[in-house]
Amino acid sequence: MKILLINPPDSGRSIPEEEYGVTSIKQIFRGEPFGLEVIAGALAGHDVTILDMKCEKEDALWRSVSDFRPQVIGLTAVTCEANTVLRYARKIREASDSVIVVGGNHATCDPSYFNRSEIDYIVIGVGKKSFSELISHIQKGDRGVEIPGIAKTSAGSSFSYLPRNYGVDDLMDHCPPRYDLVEGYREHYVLEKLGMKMGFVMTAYGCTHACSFCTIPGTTGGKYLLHSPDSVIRDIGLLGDVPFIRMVDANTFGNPAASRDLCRKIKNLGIRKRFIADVRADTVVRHYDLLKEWKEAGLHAVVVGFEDIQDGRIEGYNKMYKADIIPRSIELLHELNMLIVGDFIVPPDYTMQEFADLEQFIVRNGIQVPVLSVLTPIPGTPLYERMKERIVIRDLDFYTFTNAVVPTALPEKAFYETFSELVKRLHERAPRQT
Ligand code: B12
Ligand code: SF4
Repeated sequence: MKILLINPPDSGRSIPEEEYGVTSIKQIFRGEPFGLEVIAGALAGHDVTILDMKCEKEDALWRSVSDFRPQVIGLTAVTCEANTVLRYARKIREASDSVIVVGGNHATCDPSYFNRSEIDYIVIGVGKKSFSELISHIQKGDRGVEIPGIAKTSAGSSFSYLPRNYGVDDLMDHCPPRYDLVEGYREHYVLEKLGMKMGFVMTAYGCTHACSFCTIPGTTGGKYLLHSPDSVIRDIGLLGDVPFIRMVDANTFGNPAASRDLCRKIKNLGIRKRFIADVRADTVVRHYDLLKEWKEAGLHAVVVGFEDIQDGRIEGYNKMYKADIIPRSIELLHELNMLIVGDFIVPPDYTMQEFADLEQFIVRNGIQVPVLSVLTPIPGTPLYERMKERIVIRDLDFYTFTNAVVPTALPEKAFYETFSELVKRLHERAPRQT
C-alpha cells in the first residue's frame, strides 16, 4: 500500500515572541520526525514516504497528495500542532479518498480531540505495532476491526476504544527506524549554533516517574520500556557520519544497569559520537559513576528538567525529590564538564521575587543553557485536572509552553515583560557552543 506520513510545520503561537520581542524561545535542538521514521520501520513491503513540513513549503503537501496518491495518510502532532493537523486533514479529505490516521503526543494525551469526521483513526501511545496491525487490516479491506490502542472515530457520537497493554513487543526492536526516508532533509537536522548534523535514537520509552505536568507517562500506560542495546547500537550505525546523537528518551538513565550496559558496549565498540541525553537531577546525584562512564563514552550535554527551585512547587509537580538535590546535581555535572541544558517551569502565579530568585539561581549555578517554559496544563495530565476550571485560553495554538493559559498572579503585562526580559538576558549569557 502507498502510505504518506506527514510531520506538520512549526505551529502555534507565542505571546512573548509576538508581543515582547523574544526571539530565542525556539528550540535549540532541531530534529527529525523520529516518531514517523519509527512507525515506518514496521511497514516493510509498503511504499512509504515521509514529508517533513518543517522543511517544506505548503504546496509540497498538496503535490504529494495528488502525485503519490497515498491510500493511507498518517499525521503526527504535539498539542500546539493539533489544529494545524486538523486543517491539513480537512483539506486532504476534500482532495482525496485516503484513510486519514493521526498519532503522536496530542493524540495520546487527548484522543477525543481528534474524534472528527476528517480523521478516520486515532493511534494512542506507542504506535509502531498497533499501526502496522491497522495497515494489515486496511489492506485486507477490513476497516471495522478493533485494535487495542487505536480508536476508530465516530464524530458526533460517543467515543471509546480498547486500551492497549503496552510492552516491549510494541517497540519491535527488530525493525529499525527508516532514517533513509528523511535523508533528503538531513541537512536541516542540525545543531543550530554549531551547524553540525544531529540524529535521533531511542534507548527507552516512557518514564519511571509521573510528574503532574508531563505527558510522557501516558504514552506507555506508566511503563518504562527498554530498547535492546544491540538495536540502539544498530541505529547509531545507521545514522552514518552524523556527529551528534540525541537520545530522545524522556528519561535516558531510568534503568541504570541497562544504561551502563549500553554505555560499555558503545565504549568497547569504539563508537565515537557526541551524545545528548535527558537525565533527572536525582539520577545525577545517585548514579554519578554512571554519568562519568557515559562522559567517557561521549556524553556531551544533558537536558535536565529541574523545573523549580522551591520544595513546595517541586512537590506540587510530583518530581519526587527535594530542591537541595538540584545544586548538588549541577555541581557534579560541572565536575564532569558536561554542558547543562536546564529546563525550568515558570507558573502563571510567579511573583517578582520568584522571577528574581530563579535568575539568581541560574546565574549563580552556571547553568549554561537555561530553557524557561510557562506551566501549561496539557489535557490528559494530572495538572490539567487540577487547573482546568481556571483555563482562559483554550485555543491549542497557544499550547507552545510559552503562554499563560490561566490568569497570572502579576498583572499580565508585568508577567510577560518580566518573563521575556529574563529569557532575553539568559539567552545573551548562554555560551556560543551548545
Ligand atoms: C525531539 C523533540 C522535538 C523536536 C521535534 C522534531 C520533529 N518531530 O519535528 C523539536 C525540537 C523540533 C521539538 C519542538 C517542540 N516540542 Co518537542 N519533543 C521532542 C522529544 C524530546 C522527542 C520526540 C521523539 O522523537 N520521541 C520519540 C518518538 C519515537 O516518539 P513519538 O514521537 O511519541 O512517536 C511514537 C508515538 O507517539 C506514535 N506516533 C507518533 N506520531 C505518529 C503518527 C502516526 C500516524 C501514528 C500512527 C503513530 C504516531 O508512534 C511513535 C512510535 O511509538 C519529546 C519528548 C519525548 N521524549 O518524547 C518532546 C515533546 C514531544 N515536545 C514537546 C513540546 C512542548 C515541544 C514544543 C512546543 C516546544 C517549544 N516551546 O518550542 C515544540 C513544538 C514545535 C512546534 N512549535 O511546532 C512536548 C509535547 C507536549 C505536548 N503535548 O504538546 C514533549 C513531549 C516534551 C515535553 N516537555 O513534554 N520537539
Ligand atoms: S518530567 Fe521527566 S521525570 Fe517527570 S515524568 Fe516526565 S519524563 Fe519522567
